Amino acid sequence: MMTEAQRYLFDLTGFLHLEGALEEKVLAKALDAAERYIETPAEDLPPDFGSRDGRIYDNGFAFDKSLERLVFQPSYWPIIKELTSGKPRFVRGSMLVNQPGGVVDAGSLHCAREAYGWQSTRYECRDGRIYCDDFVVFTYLTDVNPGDGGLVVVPGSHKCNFDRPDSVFDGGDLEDDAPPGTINVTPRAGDAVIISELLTHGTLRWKPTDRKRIVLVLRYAPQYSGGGPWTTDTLKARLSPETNELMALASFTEVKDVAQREVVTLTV
Ligand SMILES: O=C(O)CCC(=O)C(=O)O
Repeated sequence: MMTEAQRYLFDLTGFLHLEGALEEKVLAKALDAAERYIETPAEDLPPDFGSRDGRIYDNGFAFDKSLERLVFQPSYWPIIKELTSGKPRFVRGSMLVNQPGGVVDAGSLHCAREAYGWQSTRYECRDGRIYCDDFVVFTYLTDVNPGDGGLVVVPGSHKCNFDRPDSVFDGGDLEDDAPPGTINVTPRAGDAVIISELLTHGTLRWKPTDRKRIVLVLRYAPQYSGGGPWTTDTLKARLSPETNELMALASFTEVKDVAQREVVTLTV
């Protein structure tokens, strides 16, 4: 379950910044694996891995066990379970990389409601708990300092009832600065940011010329939702049984073994 403070803040703003979500050793191993993925020539990568634009690295979570374990990171595992009413599914995951001087990737504001319609995604509170059927955990492996760029959010927009007019937030086009009324979230390496996909968000241009931004993008939904299948036989064969179980679609009534555990450790 979420703490009182987490529940209050996530409900109020639509996102949660978890400082120090990863222990130092866990972070160091994950960063090392992420750098290995980035540095491996495309022709030497196993099936299911690669990057079409040098920015999104497919299946980043599955490249190494030190990354795969972050799907179940204890600091946010209880939050994943609460948001899905104890019926979690890990839908898919990638790794987002901004190279210094790399692809200019300022990204416009967007959210599930604007892209797919208000019917597409649910956010509700019942019995003192939050339910959210489409959310992302961004696990940061490198620092973002104020002024660097990166993630922008419109706090509270997960509950928005009106279309966003072009006259606000510079029409949604993000370049170098967060428009007034939006927030540029600047996590440190080892922090995690959880957002509802109903939260209007986007990306500022990555400005540092000497540092990358590396973020694991982990997408979750209730076990009867999220579409797919997103896995192939070769990907499934790489993953631990716990991850395959969490990625599986399941009925409304089934209770996954993995969902009953307070701490999940990958067995292989
Ligand atoms: O660049 C970021 O931090 C946000 C990425 C994003 O907008 C998304 O994954 O939908």
